Amino acid sequence: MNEPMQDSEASATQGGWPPSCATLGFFCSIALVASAGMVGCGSNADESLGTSNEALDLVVTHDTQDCYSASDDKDGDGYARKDATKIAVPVSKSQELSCPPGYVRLGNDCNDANALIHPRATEQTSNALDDNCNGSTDEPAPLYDSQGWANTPSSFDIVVRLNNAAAINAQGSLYADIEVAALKDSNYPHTQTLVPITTYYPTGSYARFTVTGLEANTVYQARVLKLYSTKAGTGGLGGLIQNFAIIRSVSDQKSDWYYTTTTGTVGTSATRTAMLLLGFSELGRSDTQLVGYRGYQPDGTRYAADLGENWCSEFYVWTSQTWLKDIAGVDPVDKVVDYFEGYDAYYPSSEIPLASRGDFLPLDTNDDDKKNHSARFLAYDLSEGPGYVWTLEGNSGNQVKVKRRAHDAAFKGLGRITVAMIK
Ligand SMILES: [Ca+2]
Ligand SMILES: [Ca+2]
Ligand SMILES: [Ca+2]
Ligand SMILES: [Ca+2]
Repeated sequence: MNEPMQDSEASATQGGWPPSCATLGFFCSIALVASAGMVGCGSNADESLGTSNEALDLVVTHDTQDCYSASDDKDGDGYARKDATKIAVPVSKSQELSCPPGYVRLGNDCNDANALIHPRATEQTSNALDDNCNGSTDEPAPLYDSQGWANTPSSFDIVVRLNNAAAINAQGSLYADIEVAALKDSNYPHTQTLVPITTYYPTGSYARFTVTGLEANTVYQARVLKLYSTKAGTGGLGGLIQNFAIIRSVSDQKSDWYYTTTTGTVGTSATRTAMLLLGFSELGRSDTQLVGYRGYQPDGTRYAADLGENWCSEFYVWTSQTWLKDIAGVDPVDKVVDYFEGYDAYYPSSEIPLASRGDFLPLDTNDDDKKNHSARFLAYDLSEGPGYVWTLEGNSGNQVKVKRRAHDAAFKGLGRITVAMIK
């Protein structure tokens, strides 16, 4: 029958699995509102607002796509200028991931006279330019690895490429202020101040810091807020005194958020951790234009989808198949639902508040009562009502995205990973 209670990460602190409606309390009374803010696996997404906390998306139908006119992309990098207006364009099935000729898919190009500058460009070092249009100039850039960086039940490392000359010159004398938040409590980030550098990698100028004091089996976002050095002559803003060393600020440009997870020790925890770390490293590839829209591996081809094919369930399956039995090749969304039903591990969406990292979430994002999108559960966020679901999604606007969605009628169920599925 159902997964043993001791295997449920959520049940370790919140009671047995499956939970009853009574134990869910007010979660069960969440109003199921119309999903006007949601979009489909292959339809328009919210590239304009980064990887999380996005505002409402536009509703699209199967036969139109929100695109920008190519005349709003003067430098031809595939991203329209920042203030360009979207146009609903009729599209064929094979065009719906990328917009037809004469149009471009994404916007927010902060310099439409330079094709090397756009939202998914790589931040270049010490050129005094915001190459990736994230509002920070020469900021440190988080690096992903498919196995994370020394993730433990209470800590993980964050590795950043240094893009500021003073920070690079500081090398092993660096310290960082690091902001960290559990996704389940994302409105309450805290800062770990003056974290000493763990390792400096001269080749490529990477710095590694360790974030500590965390909770097991939990998904986090973290970013470098500020870098300091004890080394003389590294410039910067001048400073405060600590332990008799002079700590100088050498860079105050924020990095983008880095997503990762702490590990666990029981049941399916190792599998859940491995799947998430692989998925987050694909997020890093997507954010730097290696996969998806205009990627070197375009659309979902990396995940075994055809060109032009929606690739949300392919992404879930690809990031699962190393660890889960018989899931390879399962497509589309309904078949993934069948997969979980076959293990007696499929539940109504009212159970989502007690889901665990890595579980499967089918969605109906265009309000036609059919499941058209697949997402991976990361966390249930109660930092503001009525409750949000953090997800990792393939083919969100033809990219990999971390999203924070209102827990509403778009969610159609919950596929729960069980011990019986694990290879
Ligand atoms: Ca452009
Ligand atoms: Ca540009
Ligand atoms: Ca930047
Ligand atoms: Ca730069």
